[in-house]
Amino acid sequence: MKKTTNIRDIAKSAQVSIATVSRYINKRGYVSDVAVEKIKKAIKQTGYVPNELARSLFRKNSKTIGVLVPNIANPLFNQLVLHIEKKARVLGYSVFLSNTDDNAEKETSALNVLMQNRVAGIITVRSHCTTEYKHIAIPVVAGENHIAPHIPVVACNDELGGRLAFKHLYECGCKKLLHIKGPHTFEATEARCRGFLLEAKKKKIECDTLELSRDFYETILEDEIERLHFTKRYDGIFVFNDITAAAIMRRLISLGISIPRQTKVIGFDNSFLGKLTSPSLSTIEQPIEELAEKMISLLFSRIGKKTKLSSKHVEDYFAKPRLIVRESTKEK
Ligand code: XLF
Repeated sequence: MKKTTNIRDIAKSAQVSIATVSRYINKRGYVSDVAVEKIKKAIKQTGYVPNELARSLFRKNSKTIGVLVPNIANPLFNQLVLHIEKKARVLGYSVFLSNTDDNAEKETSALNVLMQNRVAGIITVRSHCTTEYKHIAIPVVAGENHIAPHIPVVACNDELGGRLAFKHLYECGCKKLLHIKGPHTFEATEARCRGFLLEAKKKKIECDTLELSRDFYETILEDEIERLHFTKRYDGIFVFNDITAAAIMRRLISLGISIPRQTKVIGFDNSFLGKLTSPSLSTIEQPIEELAEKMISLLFSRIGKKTKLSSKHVEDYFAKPRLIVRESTKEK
């Protein structure tokens, strides 16, 4: 097996000291222009790749941030991660991604791996850990769920989103409404539900709710949705996210219910998926890029500073949702 090149080989080939090579690679301390040229040439000739783990041990943290999301199979989360990664890269950082499956145990073990790899900070979306972040020594930003008083939350204004969803169905003339809500452990979908029901109450419109046990998963149609009894014909359905709304629409169509003529359907997210369904899906947009931007800016404003572990509540950030009207609520 070919021996991998190390900084000793570079120093030898460039005829400079190991300390000079180390200062050059870690961007710490003075290195003369002549030495820089020699080192660059030696790196090129040997194909040397710096050992990022060794460098992060030296720096006490790596040029990596950890990102924990429930499941990148959900387009909202994969779009969010793409934006986060793009923005982190501009700042010279890469992303160490883990899926938690909305499971506190999986999240805890992923968190341990991130800490062992000395990530500089963590973005954790829809966390279900209740104590693990309380004493964490590196900066953390949370998406959607609150996890500790000193950790800021970035989310969409979900309650407002729920209200917008109701108003739209109401303006479309819907009178018998159903809200298919997310699990009660998701703060975001609880808020969506609250907003929706609040507006329905104001207008004295009857509204049923059905709670799903999990976010979207591959077999959700067979395992959960096909067992839902649409006992009465609802003329308007608000589903807690787009991907589940797509599955609900499929179920309604298979029952011979015409969308939007008999039942109007609105989702939440405005992930790319809504443009691909037939009919295309009306939805409430979460400004995904803005959320990613805010998560990154809050995280990097804390990286490199001493993390204060106070019990004081830090301010959360709520982005404004927006109604997107497509075929699923339009009269043809
Ligand atoms: O947690 C909520 C529920 O699903 C999240 O923002 C999402 O809307 C993503 O699809």
